Amino acid sequence: MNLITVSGPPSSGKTAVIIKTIEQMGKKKNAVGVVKFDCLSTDDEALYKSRGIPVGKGLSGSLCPDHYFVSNIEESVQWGITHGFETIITESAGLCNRCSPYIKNISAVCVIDNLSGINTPNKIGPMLKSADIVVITKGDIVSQAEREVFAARVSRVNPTAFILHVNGLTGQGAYELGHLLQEKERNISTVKEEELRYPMPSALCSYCLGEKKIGDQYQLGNVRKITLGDPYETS
Ligand SMILES: Nc1nc2c(ncn2[C@@H]2O[C@H](COP(=O)(O)OP(=O)(O)OP(=O)(O)O)[C@@H](O)[C@H]2O)c(=O)[nH]1
Ligand SMILES: [Zn+2]
Ligand SMILES: [Zn+2]
Repeated sequence: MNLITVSGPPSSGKTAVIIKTIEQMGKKKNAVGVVKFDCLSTDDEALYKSRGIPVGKGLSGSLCPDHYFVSNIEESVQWGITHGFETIITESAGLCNRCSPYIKNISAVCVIDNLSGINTPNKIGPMLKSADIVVITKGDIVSQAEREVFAARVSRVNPTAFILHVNGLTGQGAYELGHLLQEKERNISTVKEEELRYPMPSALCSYCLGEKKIGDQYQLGNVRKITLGDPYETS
């Protein structure tokens, strides 16, 4: 079975792009399954189901969704194999901009949208920087000049990525994405022993474990103190 990881900020168009791309891949019905990772709730399950795409979901609750992802990706792969899928696509919303669920040697797609602002590419960490393919959506809403500036900013932070413009509404560009993904298909039976492309942020502190009180005596584990500096200093 092939595995593809898709990640991107909330509402960037991941689901729209995945649906259009699966439709363009020309595979048999039920050949491609999706696993959606989110925090508290998602409507994506219904969206995939309405298009006849088999889907599973995992909600991380109080955990960082990417930490949850990495603890459950092997289970997702085995679920896909059990159901006889040729490909599993995982969708996860990168909420903290610091994590990324990408795995070495597994296709990694980052979806970001033109509306998120031209400085956004600089603010997104490994989720954008270590993707193999960056899909830029919502080009229909901005001008040609804005599309070009945005794409240039993306290629500055990730010079090796293949950048593709996909319209999540019309599906324009999805055929090319499907083709690109199919070129890189790999047959895997497990991701055990595989490695993430980038380490997750350390998350073990008293607040991760449920502490609610403020004050030094309640702050245990991984604590880093802020340095605010001189507010009137000009840089
Ligand atoms: N105009 C326009 N709208 C788009 C495009 N792609 C997606 N959308 C719309 O953007 C909204 C969010 O799209 P989704 O595909 O749900 O985004 P997502 O990244 O999967 O969102 P979450 O899973 O909630 O993080 C939807 O209303 C889509 O119809 C696009 O290329 N152009
Ligand atoms: Zn989605
Ligand atoms: Zn995180």
